[in-house]
Amino acid sequence: MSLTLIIGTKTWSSWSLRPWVAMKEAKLPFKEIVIHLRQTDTRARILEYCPAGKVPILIDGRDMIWESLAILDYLAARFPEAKLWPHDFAALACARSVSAEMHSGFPDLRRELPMDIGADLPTPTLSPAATADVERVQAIWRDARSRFGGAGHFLFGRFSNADAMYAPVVTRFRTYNIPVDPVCAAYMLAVLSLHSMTEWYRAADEEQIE
Ligand SMILES: N[C@@H](CCC(=O)N[C@@H](CS)C(=O)NCC(=O)O)C(=O)O
Repeated sequence: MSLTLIIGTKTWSSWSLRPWVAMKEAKLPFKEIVIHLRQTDTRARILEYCPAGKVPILIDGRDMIWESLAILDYLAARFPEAKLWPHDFAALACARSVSAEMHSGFPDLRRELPMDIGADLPTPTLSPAATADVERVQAIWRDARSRFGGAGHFLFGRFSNADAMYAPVVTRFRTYNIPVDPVCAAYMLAVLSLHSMTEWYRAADEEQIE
């Protein structure tokens, strides 16, 4: 097995965090290549690997996978023992749906609460659209936790791809001190307590940001 994950600057690259945290939690060994974002050569450097021009990119031997959700799906199929999607069909239906909703949605939340992982910033006044996004995310977390969380600490009990998809949102809520209900606060704590998240935060802290 030869896996390489190409990612962006850890402080900012929310999309990169998703497969990275899943691979760490699945204990898959991989080589990491960081391409610094917001540089004059960023796009050219990404294009050296993938014509889509975005990170993350996973290289598995001769195969290349791009788009964060496609990478997570691929990892679940390639390494079934990692159990990156829930096994139960009701849970799987919900996990895939909320992951796809995250992948394609929440543009206002993304724009108004950009990932800035180590920062501790005042809560901004959000637009009605971003406020609705924040409420929808919390409704998703509450629903998954109550229906599928069981004795585990994550959306579907044990860590899954759905948690990987929402991990950057957890960091955004923390950075901007977004008020959340107790169920969501407990879920955020579980995500932020993952070894992989601690490792990502530490590495982000050591980045030279220009
Ligand atoms: N839909 C893509 C979005 C990827 C994306 O937008 N990545 C950003 C970094 S977080 C990027 O590569 N930007 C290119 C650039 O800054 O030139 C995914 O799910 O992977």
